[in-house]
Amino acid sequence: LPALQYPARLNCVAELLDRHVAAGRGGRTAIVGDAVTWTYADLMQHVDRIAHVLRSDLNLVPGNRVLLRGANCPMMAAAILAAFKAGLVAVPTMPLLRARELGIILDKARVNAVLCARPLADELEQVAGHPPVVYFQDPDGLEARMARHDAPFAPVDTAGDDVCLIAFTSGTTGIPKGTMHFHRDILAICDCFPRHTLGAQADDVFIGTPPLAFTFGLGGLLLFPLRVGAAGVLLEKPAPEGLLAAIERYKATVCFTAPTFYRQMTPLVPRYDLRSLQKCVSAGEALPLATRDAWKTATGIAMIDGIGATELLHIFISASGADIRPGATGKPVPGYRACILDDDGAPVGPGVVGRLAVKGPTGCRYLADERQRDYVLDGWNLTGDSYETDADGYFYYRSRTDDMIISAGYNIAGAEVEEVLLRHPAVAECGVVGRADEERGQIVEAHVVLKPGFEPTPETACVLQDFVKAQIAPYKYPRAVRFTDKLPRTETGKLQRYKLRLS
Ligand code: 3UK
Repeated sequence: LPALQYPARLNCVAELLDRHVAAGRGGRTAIVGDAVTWTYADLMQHVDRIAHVLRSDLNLVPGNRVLLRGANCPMMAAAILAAFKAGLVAVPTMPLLRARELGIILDKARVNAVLCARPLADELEQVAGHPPVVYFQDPDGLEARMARHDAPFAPVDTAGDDVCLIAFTSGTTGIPKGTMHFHRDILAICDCFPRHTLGAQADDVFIGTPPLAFTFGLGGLLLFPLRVGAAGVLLEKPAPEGLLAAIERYKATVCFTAPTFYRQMTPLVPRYDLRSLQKCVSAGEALPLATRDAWKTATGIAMIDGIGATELLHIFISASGADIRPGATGKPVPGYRACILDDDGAPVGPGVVGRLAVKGPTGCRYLADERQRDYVLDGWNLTGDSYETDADGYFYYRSRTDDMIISAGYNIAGAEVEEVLLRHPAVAECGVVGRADEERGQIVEAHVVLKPGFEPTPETACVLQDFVKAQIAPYKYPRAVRFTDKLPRTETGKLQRYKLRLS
């Protein structure tokens, strides 16, 4: 395992940004946005000016919390780094959050000030008694204040284990949970997955869809490129066509997005020149074989599946370039250990489904949440996923532990049924859940979005049911099939199963 040793005093921005400028790499491209491209020197200048505004105009002191709101764009990236550099705690938020969720976050994280993109002002202003706000993308706002500060800003002398980030879980259910991360955690994720699994280098161009407020995006589109002196492309409105066009335009080499996005892009691939693309990372939910195969056929690229969690900051089990076992997520990322536990917390061997436990340089620290003691046991993080291993040490995702469907005494993982349905030519998207049933406890229910040209008829439902029965144990087939135009998903591309169960 790599030795991840960081100095006791550490400000992550000194390592991610200032170090490159000091070493003469200030002229290299750091961030590409829809409207502007910034070099490392440009980025540092913006970060320093925002840091001055936070410290001198807003009178914030180290340890204060600053909530950040914006679409993926260079200013949002600079604002996050400025908070880190000024010794503050960044609380990035998803662009689509509504006033109620923002209110909870402002309160739970005891936010002292807000930097918000002008187009996202509405929901924030509906929160009664919100802290002081400075708007960006606003001529009289942050940019005008920044223009009055042109001195460099020295990184605040923070400890490696001072909190610099409160990341809220994307919330497929319930109210958002905040997780706290240290300066050294920021460097640790950069020194694990991208270094050992991706082999990221200075000439890479990172691109993708996850919001910077989602740690998948924060790492993949900002921190990972900066760590190795590479460039990150930030797209404000990520749509399948827009992402493909941007890969072609910016000659992107590494793409980060969720399985549903890869499925939407696959039929459009022939229209674009994607020769620059080398690595495609999929995370957020299970990667079905059909999605992997179709992408491989369309682009020639074998996708890298990785499971990460907000609690652990980034990816901890993944496939890697030459080492991809179909059906498996992969092996622990160098730096992390993983094992499978039974309900009593005892390790189980290969072939037995149990609870995934993970240990590594990052780990869960909930902000004021009693669920901390359920998530971390003796330093092992219990992610809430059911997994099993094979004799060669590969890890296979089964389901979220609390999403396992129990029908007539059988345990059925919805993801396995989804995986089969997605192999049928009529199926564009699907979600499989358990529905309460008097006789069987639960029945398997499939919600299916059809591809163009297929009819949502009882005959189609039968065809799909027979298709599943022919491929996996027949008791797993969906006794109910419901057709829909769209599945409920989070901003990060995750299926919201609880909404399917309520529908
Ligand atoms: C599920 C996966 C199967 C799994 C995330 C990469 O998704 C991220 O964080 P969240 O806190 O959700 C965590 C949960 O999502 N999941 C994620 N990836 C996979 N399930 N296969 C996968 N490849 O249930 C996990 O517990 O939103 C992903 C990097 C950073 C992240 N925060």
